[in-house]
Order: sequence, then C-alpha cells, then structure tokens
Amino acid sequence: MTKLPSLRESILQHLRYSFGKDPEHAILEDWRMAVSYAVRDRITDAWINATHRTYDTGAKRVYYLSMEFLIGRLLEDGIVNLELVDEARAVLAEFGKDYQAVLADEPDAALGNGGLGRLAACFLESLSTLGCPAHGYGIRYEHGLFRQSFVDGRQVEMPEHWLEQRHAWEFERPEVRYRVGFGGHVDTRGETVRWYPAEEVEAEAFDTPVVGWKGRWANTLRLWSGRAIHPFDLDRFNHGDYAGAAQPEALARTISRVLYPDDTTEQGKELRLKQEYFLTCAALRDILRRFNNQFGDLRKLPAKVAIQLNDTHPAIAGPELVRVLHDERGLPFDDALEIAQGCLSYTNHTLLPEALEAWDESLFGRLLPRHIQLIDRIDATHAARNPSRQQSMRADHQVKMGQLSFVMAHKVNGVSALHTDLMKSTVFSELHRLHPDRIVNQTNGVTPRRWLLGCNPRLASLITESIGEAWVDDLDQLTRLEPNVQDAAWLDRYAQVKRDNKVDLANWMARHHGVHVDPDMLFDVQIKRLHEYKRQHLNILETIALWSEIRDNPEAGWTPRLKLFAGKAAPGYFFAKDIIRLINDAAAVINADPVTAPYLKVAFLPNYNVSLAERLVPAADLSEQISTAGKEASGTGNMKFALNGAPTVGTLDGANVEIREHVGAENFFLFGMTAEEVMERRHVDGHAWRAIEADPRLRRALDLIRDGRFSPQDPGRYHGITGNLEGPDYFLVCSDFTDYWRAQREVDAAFADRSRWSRMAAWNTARSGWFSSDRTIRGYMADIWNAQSLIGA
Ligand code: DL6
Repeated sequence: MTKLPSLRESILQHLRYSFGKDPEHAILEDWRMAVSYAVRDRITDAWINATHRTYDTGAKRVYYLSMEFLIGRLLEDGIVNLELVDEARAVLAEFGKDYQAVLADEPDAALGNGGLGRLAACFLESLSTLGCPAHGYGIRYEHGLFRQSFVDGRQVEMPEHWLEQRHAWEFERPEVRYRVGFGGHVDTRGETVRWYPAEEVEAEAFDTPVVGWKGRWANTLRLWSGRAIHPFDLDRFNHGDYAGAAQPEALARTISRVLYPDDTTEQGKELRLKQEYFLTCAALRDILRRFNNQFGDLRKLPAKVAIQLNDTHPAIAGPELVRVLHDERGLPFDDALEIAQGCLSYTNHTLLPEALEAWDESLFGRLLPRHIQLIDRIDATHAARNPSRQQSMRADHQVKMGQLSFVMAHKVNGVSALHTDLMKSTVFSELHRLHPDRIVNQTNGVTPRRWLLGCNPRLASLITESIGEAWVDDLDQLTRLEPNVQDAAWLDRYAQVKRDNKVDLANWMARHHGVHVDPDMLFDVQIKRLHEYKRQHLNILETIALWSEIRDNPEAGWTPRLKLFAGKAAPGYFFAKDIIRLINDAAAVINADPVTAPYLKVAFLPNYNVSLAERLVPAADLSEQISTAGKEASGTGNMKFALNGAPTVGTLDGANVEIREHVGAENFFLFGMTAEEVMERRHVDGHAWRAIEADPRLRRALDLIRDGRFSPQDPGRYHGITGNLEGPDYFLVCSDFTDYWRAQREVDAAFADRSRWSRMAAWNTARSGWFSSDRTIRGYMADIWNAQSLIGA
C-alpha cells in the first residue's frame, strides 16, 4: 500500500494536480473538492483492503437493494469517521478557509424521499462500521428529490441539480455495464423458455465507497445510470434529423433521471416500473457475475449471497432471479425457486394500503412478459403447497408486490415492535398463518457517527469527556452517563450545549431565512415528509388554539415557544400541500401579532433535507412524533431527537413505543389513542363532531381557519381541510386534539423548570443507545442474513 502524504500535503497536491489551482486562486469549490479527494484517498485504501479481505476469506456478502439512498453530504461523514476533523479544520484555517463553509459547499445528494432512504444510508454506514461485507445497489438519479421553495406560502417544486456541481465521491465504472430489457415476447419450446425484449438500455455502474468508524472497513454503494446501447443514430443524423439522432440516448437516460417520477399518469407508472426492474436486473447480474467468478456452483448461492429488498420496490428480484437460474442457467424451476428464496429477504416499511405496491397487470405483462408468467407459476406453486391459502399475488387485475415479496423471502421483517405485530395481524395475517416463522422484527436505528458525533460536536465532546469515546461504536455505553444525570453541575453543562446549539440555529435562521427567534424559547420541532397520518395539521391546530388562548390572556405566564416545521409534500398530494400553505399562512398572522410575539413564533423552513435535519436535531428541545397510532411504521427522526436530548411529545406509534420504554415514561410526553383504540374510534358515528363539540378550543381553531382568518383574501382556501376534519377525519386529528393540548401544557410546565427539563433531556440521551443502527444491523446479520463481521477475523 502506498504511504499517503499528510492531509495538508494531500489537499495541496489535489488543488494543484487534480484541479490546476494554487491556494491563492482556488475558489471554495476547489477547496471542497481537494479536501474531498484527500479524504477519499484515505478511504480508498480501506475500501480496497476490505475487498481483498472479502475475497480472501470467501465470506458471505450482503446486498441491499433500495430505490432510495438518502446519503446527503459525504465529506463530513468521511472526515468524522477517519477522525480528521481537527486536522482538516487546521489546514483550512491556515489558508483562511472556513471549515464549515467548505463542508456546506457540497451538494446534498437527495436520492431519497425520507425515512426509508435515510435508513438505507445509515445501514450502509453501520455495515461498514461492523465490517460486514456489503454492497448497496440503487439508482444514480440525475435529479434527486425536488427542491422545495415557497411562493405565497405554497410549495413550489424545482428540479434538484445535485450533479451540476462537481461530485467528489463516485468512481465511474464504464467497464461494468449490463443490458436491461423491456417488453417484447416470450418464446416457449418445451421446457426451454426465452424472453426476447423489444427494447434494451444499458445500466452503467458508479461506485461510492462508504467508510465505517475509524476507517477500519469500507463497503460500496453502487448506483446505476441509464445509457443507450447505441447512443447516436448516425443514419438519422445524416438524413438531417439531428434531434432524432440523439433520441436513443435521451430515452435511455430518462430511466435514471428523476427520483419517483409523478406516477399519476400512465407514462409515469410505466417509468417507475421500468426503474424498479432496471435497478434489480442490473444488481442481480452484478451479484451473479461476482459469485460466478468466485464460487461458481449456483447451489451455494444462499450460503454466499444475502439480498435484502428494501420495501417492495425491488420485489421483481424474486421472479428475475428465478428467471435467470431457470431460463438462462437451466436449473429446474423448483430448485431455482428454493435458491432464490434462500437468498432473498424483505423489509416492509408501511402498512398504508395506498403505499403497498400493486401493479396493473396489463402494464406489468406488457413490460415484463416473462416475469408475469413466472409470478403465476410461483403463485400456483405456493397455492399448491399451502392448500388453505386464499389470497393470491394476482387479484383485482393487479400484481400484488407485498404478497410476492413475502412469498419469495425466507425472512420478512417489520421495523418496530408494534409495526411487526400489526403486520402479523393485518396486511400479512394469512401469510403469517401459513409461515409463522417468517416474520421477524428489526427495530430501526440511526448511525451515531452522523447523528451525534458529526451533527452535535458539543454534545459529543461532553459525552466523550464524561465516559470516554467508546460510545461512538458501542452506543449502549451511553448508559454510563446515568450518574452524570444526577449531577447538577454536569447538567448545567449539558444544558449549555443545547443552548449554544440553539443560538447557532437562531443565527442561521436569521441569516438565511430572515426569521428572528429568541434562543430561550422552547424549540418545538416537527420535521418529516408531509402526510395526513403524520398529522402536521394537528400541530398547527394546537398552535392556532394556543395563539387564541394567549391573546385572551397574555399575562398568564406562557412558556415561550417556537414551532418549527420542515418537510416536503409529494407533488401530487394536494391535501398535504394545503397543510403546508396553512402553516405558512398561520405563521404570517401569528408572527405579526404584537400581543403574542413574546410567547409564540411559527416557522416553516423550506427544502427539508439531510443537512437541514443535521442543523435542527441538535437544537431541538421537543420532538413532535404525533402520528395516528398504527400508521407510522417506525420513525427514525424520533430516535435522532431523543439521542440529542429532545424529549418526545408523541403517540404510542412505531418506535415511539420502544423509545418511551427506554427513556422512561417520565421523560416522554404521551398522548392520544392507542392503535387498538384508533381502530375502534373509527367506527364511532360522528367521532370528529363529538370531539369538536367537547372542546371549545378545537372548535375555535377550526372556526378561525374556516372563516379565513389566515387567508382573508381567499376565505374558502382551507375548506378542504376543515371539511375533512369536521367530516371523515380518518386520521383522527379531532379525537386526539384534547389530549394533545393537555400533553403540550405539561411540556410548558416541565420546560419552565429548567433543571427538571435538562434532566429529562439528559435521560433521553443516556438511554437512547439501543437506537443505534449498529444494533439493528447486528440483528439483521444474525437473524436474517447469517453474515459475519470481518473486522479482526
Ligand atoms: O423504516 C424506515 C421508515 C420508517 O421509519 C417510517 O416510519 C416509514 O414511514 C418509512 N416508510 C416509507 C415507505 N413508504 N413507502 N412505501 O418510507 O420507512
């Protein structure tokens, strides 16, 4: 291995030889790239060593297939994990460059929507920290999730051009390309079946190394980009059709252009299904090529290959693997099926019926004609082996991807204890009855490197000073802080960390968004995708009710509070977009009110992404986790907040249940109905009206919205929202309102007693160690993948 020069030398060399600049003329981006390359060089050594080790030991590899990897910025991750923070800061300071500004110059890779994609990113980092040989496979979207801005309070979506700036982390692999076909026909001659696609594109690999803690190991995130097989049609060009000549390339690139194309149209649906097959087909070819080179005997596949399906999006992996093994490699169908099941496992991330993928069978059959035949055969085989089975993978002229994933997997997991129980009793009840050992739970987790050490250096230093640094890759060690939590002097320091973080955030909001807030207010934060089940509208209703109460009685000793929101709504989800607008409209009115100004402020920060979360989480006092019980599969934001010392106000939903068990009921503000009560309440006639009649505060808040108090030029603007809440109110906002109000007043009282609050916050930190994604990944390795760590092996 070559000996690398010092970090300083590496940075200066890259400035000069990779970017042709001397320090005097380098712009910020040059510095960011040079630092990134210098860090990447160090990661590359760990990466190549890890690959050698995996080959040498013949170890089993894990493959994580996901349509989303919400990786965010990578430079700080690399610097933190290689413990280069002080050195990098010092080198940059020597040349008059601000370390934070260099980090912030990196575009935020928004290759995901939210929880599922961010979880995938945490998992990759933990896989590397644990030294488990693994690849993430995804799509290299040219435009990740849209960029959000607000015009008159409305969400406006703009394309995200993260690749327009130079990107330091990926290695293009032009030699790793696979053909992916669509459409065409199937030719059957006796037992020999061949699929002849009508259209083909090429998937080209781009690799990003993902380094673990202390650089002991690095795995690969391999993202596929679409290309035309014959990028340029010379014949058309020579006939003067210049646009047509470039069309094959443009069409092929469409496949990896945008994350989640709007699938409200037929073309959108088709593109989405194409993307899913594109990712899966290329990944499986790559996995089998690697396996063949090293092992050859296909019957050993389950012993050497674990393939995790991150939700149903890559579910086509089941029939595709059977197709390759049976049609192309000539294994008997039953053997192919058994081998595929031995490799595959599936994580379910939602029970929401509308989010469980089901494809129209005519679209599916047109695009993947051989796969639909194989799905029918898999389904028939499953039915024959389980005569009491009633539900099929093919129903209502649809292909049910949840059923397919379940049947093709040897293990199926939920992402929190409650969610896993609900999987067993609701969507997968029949399959669970037939395969009682298949469903297992793996409660989600978050990587403490990014979500504490990286984003909250003040708290990280205090913890390290108090208990040493072993917590960074053994988060259970945080319980050793428990004696400190009883120590008033230590608690003061803990509180000071939070206050300093709040001052930083307040300054940043003033600079970047013109929002001026007092850092001594309670920072009450709800950041997540917009969805009715997440109930941002419950939060704004309570805010409006609070505003009214403060106006009625401004001298009542209110606890000053900042209500902070951030999150994106899917472009076609108009109700969620109305909620954003309502929050912005209400913020404008409330923030302009001199009577309530000392006690209440509301802000909705635009363009929520990983970097913004890294800013908000360390500064939050209170974590809003207020979904309708039974609807949030787990949540991971809830874990980040608890770890960083923000107690939760929340329902018994998803991983909130386990957070409350760990941090203690006395350090958690519980409200609302349980999942069982929710199911019962839905059957109560007029449940919303009953709740509204019983609570004059709720009545008044709804009246204010409906009567146009926050939209005087357009009084009817929110009749959709008020009509829904006063009518069906499926997510039971009204029914939970009164108890939410009560919990929030308990929060007020607790926050007013600063030492009590600091203690509650510190208990949250000290008892959140279980929510490390290292623990989660260990669970997958042991219970699902049967994979080993190679660190120290
Ligand atoms: O498991 C990661 C994450 C959970 O924490 C969230 O509770 C859940 O909503 C999210 N699910 C999705 C799937 N949506 N679809 N399809 O993002 O997964």
